[in-house]
Amino acid sequence: MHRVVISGTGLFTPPNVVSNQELVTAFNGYAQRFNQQHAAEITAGTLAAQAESSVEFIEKASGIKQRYLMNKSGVLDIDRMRPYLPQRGNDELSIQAEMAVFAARQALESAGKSAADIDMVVVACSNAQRPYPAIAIEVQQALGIQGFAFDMNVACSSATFGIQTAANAIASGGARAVLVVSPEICSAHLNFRDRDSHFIFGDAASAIVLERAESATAAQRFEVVGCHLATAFSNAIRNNFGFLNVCDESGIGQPDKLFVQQGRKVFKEVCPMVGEHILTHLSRLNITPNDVKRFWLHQANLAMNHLIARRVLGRDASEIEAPVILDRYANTSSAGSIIAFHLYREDLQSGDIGVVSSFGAGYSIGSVVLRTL
Ligand code: CO8
Repeated sequence: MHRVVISGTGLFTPPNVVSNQELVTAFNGYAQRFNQQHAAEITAGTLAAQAESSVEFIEKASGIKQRYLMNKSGVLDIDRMRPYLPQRGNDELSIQAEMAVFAARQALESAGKSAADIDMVVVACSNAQRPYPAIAIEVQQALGIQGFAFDMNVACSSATFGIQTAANAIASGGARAVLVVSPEICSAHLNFRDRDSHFIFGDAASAIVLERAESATAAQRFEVVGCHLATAFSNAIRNNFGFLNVCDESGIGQPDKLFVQQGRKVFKEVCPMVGEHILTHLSRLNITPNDVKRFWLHQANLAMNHLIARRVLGRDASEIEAPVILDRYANTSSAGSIIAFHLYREDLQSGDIGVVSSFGAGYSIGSVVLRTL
């Protein structure tokens, strides 16, 4: 069995910043117009008025201040309220592959690797823009990588599940090095007309290079000490979009074909599960929580991360122990914990332990314990 390290990371950040104020202005414009247009039914009590959104609520409830989106104008246009991402021709690089390739090139560079060193590409994310051919195979071709590639989806936990898949392939000799890429266009499956959730997601792509310890030459490498994955079925986060939609015309375009969640239920159920999950994982590896220098947690909600860190450490985590990127990026689904890792890893010293942890729809939970080499 080969020892496995993460030797490089990369990040693609979309060009458009959207502040809470901009989103709230668009949402409230839509809500006011809806209420005017339906004034008679609202007065008669047959239709509920749309309540307005607020910047104060968003920041207080989530910790999110802004997000990056692939397209801004379509989202902020109250006649549209979804990104405008024109379909590309079959011979053009698809938009998700483009994001993935950008992040992957950065990860390869930081690992000091070239396409010839990689045997396997995994595109691990919440939504692929088509069922086939796999986005991963398109990325593989765009980068000139031999070997094989496939897409996988475990919602917000896609990247950690992808890391375990990659680590197993490397450890067992199935691949020398693997690229795990998470291109997330969350804005395309977010309902910007839903007051409860219109603010929670952003777009981004993350990438990681994993390889055999003996081949790694990057100045900073992280040994994969262990992966621990868990799933438990829940309808509290759900999206009914899928290939069977065309078989029942009555459901096409309905809100359940976008992201739907019971946020408070998710919060209450998932936080204790994740705390337990990380504690169990550390204990199996004979690592005490206070020996962990850094927690790169999934970036969905600031209060959630505070609570999870408190459960694991028995005290509040400092900002450097559990870095936050959701204030700038919002929830980028599977990319979130990897973006935190990418941006907050350089100061770690040889021997320092860190934990990447994801959690989300499924429910799905992943933790990856890393030791800095
Ligand atoms: N503005 C003002 N007030 C609001 C707003 C708003 N926008 N929205 C709700 N309110 C009001 C409510 O009406 C309610 O009022 P009242 O008390 O009078 O009834 C009050 O605020 C409180 O509402 P909530 O209970 O809904 O608010 P919470 O404090 O629970 O906060 C959150 C809502 C922020 C959504 C919070 O519950 C949360 O973050 N929960 C965890 C969610 C989470 O982590 N989900 C993970 C999903 S990610 C994932 O798995 C990936 C899925 C695949 C990717 C999909 C990409 C699109």
